[in-house]
Amino acid sequence: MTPSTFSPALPGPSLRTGGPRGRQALESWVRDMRVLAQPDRIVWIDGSEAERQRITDEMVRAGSLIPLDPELRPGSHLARSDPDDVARVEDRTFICAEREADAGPTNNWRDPAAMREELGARFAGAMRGRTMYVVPFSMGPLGGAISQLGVQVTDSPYVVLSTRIMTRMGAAALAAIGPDTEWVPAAHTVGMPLVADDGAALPDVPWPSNAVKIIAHFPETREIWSYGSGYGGNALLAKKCFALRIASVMAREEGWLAEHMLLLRLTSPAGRTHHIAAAFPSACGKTNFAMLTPSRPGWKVETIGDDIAWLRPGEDGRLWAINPEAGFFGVAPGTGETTNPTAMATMRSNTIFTNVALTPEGDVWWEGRTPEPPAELTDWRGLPWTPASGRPAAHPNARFTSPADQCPTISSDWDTLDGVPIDAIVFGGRRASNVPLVSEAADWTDGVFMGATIASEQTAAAEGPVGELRFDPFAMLPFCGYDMADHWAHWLEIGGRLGRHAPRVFRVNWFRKDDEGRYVWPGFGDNIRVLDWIVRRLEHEVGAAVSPIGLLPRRHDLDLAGLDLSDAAVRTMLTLDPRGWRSEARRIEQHFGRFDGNLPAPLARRLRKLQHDLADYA
Ligand code: GTP
Ligand code: SPV
Ligand code: MN
Repeated sequence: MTPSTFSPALPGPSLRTGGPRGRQALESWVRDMRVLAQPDRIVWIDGSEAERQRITDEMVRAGSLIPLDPELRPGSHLARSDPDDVARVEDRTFICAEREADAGPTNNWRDPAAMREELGARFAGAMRGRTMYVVPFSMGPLGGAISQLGVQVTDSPYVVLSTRIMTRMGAAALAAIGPDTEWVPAAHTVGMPLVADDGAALPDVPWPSNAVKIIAHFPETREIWSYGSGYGGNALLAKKCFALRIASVMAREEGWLAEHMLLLRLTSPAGRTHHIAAAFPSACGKTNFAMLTPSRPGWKVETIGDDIAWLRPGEDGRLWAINPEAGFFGVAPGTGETTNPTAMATMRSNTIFTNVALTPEGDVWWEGRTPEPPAELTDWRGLPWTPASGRPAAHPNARFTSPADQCPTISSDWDTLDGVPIDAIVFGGRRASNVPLVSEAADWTDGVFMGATIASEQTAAAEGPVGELRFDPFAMLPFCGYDMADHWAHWLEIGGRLGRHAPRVFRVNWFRKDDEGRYVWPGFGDNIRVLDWIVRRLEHEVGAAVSPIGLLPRRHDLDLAGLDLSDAAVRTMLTLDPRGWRSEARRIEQHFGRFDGNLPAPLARRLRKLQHDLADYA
């Protein structure tokens, strides 16, 4: 049997798209999954507290969750993953569109029929001896205008408990599936059955997974199939697989956007309120930005989302955004009382920590949590650790999973049905050189150009070479479910529809380094100084210098009071280095060259203008 439960898309120019609809389709899919994966039992998840308690107790007994000290970390647990299952696996993530061209040059494409066959073989018997949980969930508040329903089947109780935090999971989501309601099917197995083909029992481990991993998406039929991993975006299928890869395809067809963006509401000392959406690549500071504690008086930041935004043009012509998630799956290392006290408060309780270190008192620790490490710890792999060990105590991609409503700065309307109207869009990345602290796009096309040309030094959020510079357009390189160049065209089209209501667009870089490799900009709470300039730009209260790469603040435009910054450092952050940018423009030309024939003409023109303007810029 192959996992082709739904009518396959028709080949040819008018592909049939859309997922399954209704309860009957759900029940027959669950039956098919049972026949295929052969679990011992099926549990329909209702989302109740009793259910959470029961699954938690089972996991603690199995050694898969370690309870933390009830005083220090109430209701919280530590999970240690398999050391080979610690981050997203981009080279094992596939877009199985009917036509290869629809996946575009930046995605791994697989023929859908061939992938169905492979998945059918892998999933066959994969859940033997385990429980298959059926997990209904809503992305976005139930009943919201662009909320979407999904159902994940999984043999991982860790995924169930995490999805309970990250989404609106359970009976209400199931009840929302009416006779004709579309829902996204997401099939997941860790790929480690407890019964061999010959019937012999196989041993279980605290973190089951498989050396072979496959994260597959079928955009036309809105299906997700994930095999072999229990970690993060590989396994919490509601998150990247659904809310970004599949949702981006839906959004393109239906005229909205699914983006890798945080959302925040900012109130200025004058009492004016603005909403900001910001795209940064993985582990580049979205959570910290969304929870920013302003270092300047009078400012207030309220958190709406830290990772994913769904945005749509509203009836008033403006761009409205929701956070489709209900929790944070945040990077632990680098998060501490000085850098992000709001995140620290959010994870005070009811949190699942994964791959952090354990203190002798039963609390958690990671690099950056306190200035000095404790004298002894148990590291993320369960081994004794001291500061002399010479290796990180926490995995660099260790994460906390906490409910959004535990965040002390959560906005009172973070879960309103319609979302919030966006005033400014910010693009960022990790750039040791070239990209200035902040610049503003001249217009929407220039803003799309900024988004399309984000480059960033790679982080531990994905398997791969950490520190290597790569283009990560719109911070969506690993998350766009269709051709990236079509994504840019879609952005240009949305801008056309928004017209004069379009948000203004900015680019920031907190990660500029000096010759000794130290960060030039203090970052974190001081990023409010950049938001201050952005808000004054929105309010037409401050000027800017025109440059080939956008509008730049002049030194006196920025509030730098009280910062210990040398003149050279300020100049580095605020001025354009023509030589650096001429080579940047060459890299952009190569980057655009990958999309041959499909690059939107306005972006090609924008690049030529950049090259022309830089040619005689001294
Ligand atoms: P994903 O969840 O992977 O999509 O990442 P994210 O963008 O939400 O990343 P997060 O905010 O968790 O930041 C990850 C790392 O960036 C942490 O180690 C932070 O310490 C660091 N970071 C965040 N903001 C700043 C900043 O302003 N300056 C510097 N130097 N580092 C920062
Ligand atoms: C990211 O890598 O951008 C994340 C973490 O937000 S994961 O959910 O694992 O993709
Ligand atoms: Mn992310």
